[in-house]
Amino acid sequence: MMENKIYWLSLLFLIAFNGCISKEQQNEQPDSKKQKIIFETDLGNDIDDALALDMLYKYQDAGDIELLGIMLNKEGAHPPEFTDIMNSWYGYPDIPIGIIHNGVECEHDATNYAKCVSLMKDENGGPKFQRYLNDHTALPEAHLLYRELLAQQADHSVTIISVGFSTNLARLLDTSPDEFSKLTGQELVAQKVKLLCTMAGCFNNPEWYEYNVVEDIPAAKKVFSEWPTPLVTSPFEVGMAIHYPATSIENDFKWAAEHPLVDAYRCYHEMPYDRPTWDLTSVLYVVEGPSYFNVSEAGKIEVSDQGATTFTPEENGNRHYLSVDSLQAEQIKQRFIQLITQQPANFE
Ligand SMILES: [Ca+2]
Repeated sequence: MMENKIYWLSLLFLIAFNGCISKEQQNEQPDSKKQKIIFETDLGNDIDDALALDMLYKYQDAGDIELLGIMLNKEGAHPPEFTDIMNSWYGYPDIPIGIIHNGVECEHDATNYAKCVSLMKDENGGPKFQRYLNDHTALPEAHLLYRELLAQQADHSVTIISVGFSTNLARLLDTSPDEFSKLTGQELVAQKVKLLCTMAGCFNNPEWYEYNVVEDIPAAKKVFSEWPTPLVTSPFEVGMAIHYPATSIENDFKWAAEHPLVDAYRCYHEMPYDRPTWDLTSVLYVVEGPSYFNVSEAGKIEVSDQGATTFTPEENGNRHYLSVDSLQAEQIKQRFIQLITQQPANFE
């Protein structure tokens, strides 16, 4: 009886004590509780990459994730410069950035908002946004930086969120042993990566060739067929069902006199416009779990020579794709707005 009493008193004490823990203390979760994430992006093409990156900083603020690196598969000086601006503005200037050489030619696919924001000036003619890095051309190539970052992590602990072309991931699989690991790229991924979550493909229209796949079909073929871990993809039709509203961009950021994401959104298209949330859906799935989505049964995903994607159920398959109904789409949209309009922890 006495033991029971001591037990309940201890429990009450624990509950009361936990109630006194500050938000900052709660955020200091042990590293093992944080999801280790690498973000693979064509930042500078569509604005959804920048919105998705904002979400990752917010999850890092909350102590939910550790963003190990940002890998760029859009080539050029401005994507890394804009990434550095974002890292600096959100208070994470040390997050490593990987770049690409001889990548996909996509400079004319869309307004390059990364370039637009990088070139913005303040009233004195200096750069509008603070940078941390001096020389973006000296950054490591992404497929090699993956090896360095993955080799430092516990086995089966890293999730890669890939929301652009598959070029860097295909190159990573083909890497040879080096000073970071004696494993091949394929072996290193199998040992260190838990999940690859992509924004790629289309499963409700076999005639639709989705952009991330089409821009580098050989790389997408390789990744969907050879990637050694489970792979979940958020296809074209999911992001198309959920639009980020222009009204939020116009009304919900009055707390910030200057905001690189808001400037980027305004650069990308003439306002006001709502934009599909393709890349954001992959981030949400990885960090907040599958409850927002319908997840397909297990199977395999094949990429055709033209860039179509087909899913075939297989009992022992480890590929899945996401879908949403209209109610789920509305819930996801509200979650995006809630998260993206939050002030970052670094904001003063
Ligand atoms: Ca993208």
